[in-house]
Amino acid sequence: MKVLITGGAGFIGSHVAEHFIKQQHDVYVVDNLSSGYRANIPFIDDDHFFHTDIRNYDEIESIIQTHQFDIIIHLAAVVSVVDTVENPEESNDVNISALVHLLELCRKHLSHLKKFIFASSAAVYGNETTLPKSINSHIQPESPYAIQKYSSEQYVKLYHTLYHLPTTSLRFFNVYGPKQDPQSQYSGVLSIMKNCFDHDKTFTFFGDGEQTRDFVYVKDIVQAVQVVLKQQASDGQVYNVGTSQPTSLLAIYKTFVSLYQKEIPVAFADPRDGDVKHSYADIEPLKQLGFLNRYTLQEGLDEYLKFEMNH
Ligand code: UD2
Repeated sequence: MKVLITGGAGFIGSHVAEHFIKQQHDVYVVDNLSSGYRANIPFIDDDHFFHTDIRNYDEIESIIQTHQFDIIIHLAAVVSVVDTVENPEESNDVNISALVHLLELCRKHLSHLKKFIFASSAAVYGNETTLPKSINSHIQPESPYAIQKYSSEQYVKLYHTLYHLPTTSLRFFNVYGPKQDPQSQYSGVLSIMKNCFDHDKTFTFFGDGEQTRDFVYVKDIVQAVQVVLKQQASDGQVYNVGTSQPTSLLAIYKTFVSLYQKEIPVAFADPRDGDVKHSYADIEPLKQLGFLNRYTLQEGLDEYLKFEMNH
């Protein structure tokens, strides 16, 4: 099948692309390389790689018309919450307008489309304290990013209701794994902690370290994509993707200590403004489709560390 992955050179996109390549699909990637890297996808040749922005509407239309994709996985976005706070208007164009444009192109040109998957985020739940976060939990967007993800998933759903496009949205919780970029203080905390262990740098806990997150290994995200692809019952639906296990940062730190067989210096600073204290996902609806987490945190971290050592 012909698969298009927007944002396919990014952290999550590159794993999704690799999965489809291994399954012998014909995989195309659109990426402007603003946060992804061409080197993340050496298995995609230049004929299958479009170095362009999803806001280049004419070019995107021509790609869609020419290639007649069976599956589209839409991961391209302004992925940093901080960037959306600094640039609400521009990020709105990327995260909402370009998505609506892509959906329109599917409606106009891809009558045989088998699935359109959109990457949403646990950010839509904001600081509301009810746990676990379920699809029916209160939505409380607290950044342009969260508003954009929520609006987009509603568009994605509406295109199923109004135009019968086979669309599904996935709300990712805290994803970690190989190729996650640790460069900014707003990168995923596990990539930052790993970087500190690799270079014997001080890791700073924002707050007391007792905060919990639902850390999900990137290959389980790939599996969730595969599960919803196979299940028509997922059309028009939104699913959480996590592990349904909350883990504290202090517990993660201890796991790193045992995996690396060493300690590193740590510090404690004030909690980040607006930081959520606890978060984990209700993933029952996804399990009912056949999803089962393949990686415990220990297994995911173990594979993550080994991968990075070998590359
Ligand atoms: C995640 C997403 C964010 C948004 C949000 C929605 C990532 C990187 N961020 O933010 O985009 O979707 O979920 O709820 O996926 N921390 C430290 N030290 C550090 C870095 C972080 O203590 O050096 C703490 C941080 O204050 C937070 C926890 O670690 O309490 C997790 O931080 P994060 O940025 O990895 O993820 P989160 O859940 O805040």
